[in-house]
Amino acid sequence: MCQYNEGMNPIVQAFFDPATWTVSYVVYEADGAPCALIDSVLDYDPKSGRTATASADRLIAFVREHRLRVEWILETHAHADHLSAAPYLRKHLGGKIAIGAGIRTVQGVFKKVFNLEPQFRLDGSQFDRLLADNEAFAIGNLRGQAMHVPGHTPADMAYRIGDAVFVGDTLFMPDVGTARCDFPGGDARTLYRSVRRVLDLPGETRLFMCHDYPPEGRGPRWETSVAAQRAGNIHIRDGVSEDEFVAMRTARDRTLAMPTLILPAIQVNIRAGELPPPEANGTSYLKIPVNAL
Ligand SMILES: N[C@@H](CCC(=O)N[C@@H](CS)C(=O)NCC(=O)O)C(=O)O
Ligand SMILES: [Fe+2]
Repeated sequence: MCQYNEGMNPIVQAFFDPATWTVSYVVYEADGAPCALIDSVLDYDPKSGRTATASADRLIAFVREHRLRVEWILETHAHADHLSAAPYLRKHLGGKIAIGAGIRTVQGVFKKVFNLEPQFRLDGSQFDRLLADNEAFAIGNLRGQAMHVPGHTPADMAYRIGDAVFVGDTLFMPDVGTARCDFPGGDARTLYRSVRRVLDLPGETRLFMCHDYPPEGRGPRWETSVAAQRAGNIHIRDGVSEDEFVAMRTARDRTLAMPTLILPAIQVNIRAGELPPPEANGTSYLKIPVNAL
């Protein structure tokens, strides 16, 4: 990995979405400064097919209250469990929508699965910026570094900003473990290697989760540290070998149902959060491929 100068440490404000167990973040240096928004949620009701913006509006209110300037709207990956609110946030707050450069692979897979329109581009150009492994970015005075951490999907990124890492779907809280690896292009062995790379960072590094699926009896939490994960992550603490992890992850993945929103979410998220082009009557439609997943 290239040399990383942490620079200043960010203030991190988390927003937990109880409908999808997703945590969105606003990351900034101080009031009045530039900021990044990470993994926003567009509310979606699968029963009615309606979207809503209550979750995104909470981010907008926070940004305005703290007089922040949005530079980046970051996605850790093409989420399978919620729709991204990135275009709505960009419209209201500005900023560039960025995701990992591997999104092109994911677009290729799902263009086939959803038999998307021939004009659907597989070059990631729906996003404002594609970030490569180790690529540096700035949020005002804050230093960011993109880390490619595949395994859950081929294109997952973690974003290191100062002493904080937004781990996306790699690790979950120590008592929850790790992300599933059974989506198209997912791979447990690859996830193990990605996670070990995160766990090679300094022990005091703050780690911010993309989801929490709390066990019975505890409320949602999203912040832990490299040291805490190395000591106690139920799937991948120090001492768990790659083969042991792969056996556990593969067995567990066989027991998991698909996320409720995987079909709408992927279709929208590989378009950087835009709905499919409206049909002649002005309505946008989402597809359900039968017996494809
Ligand atoms: N019940 C949730 C499951 C979501 C899900 O599968 N989440 C993925 C991340 S996108 C995961 O890694 N889950 C791990 C697990 O459920 O053990 C839903 O329907 O949305
Ligand atoms: Fe995910």
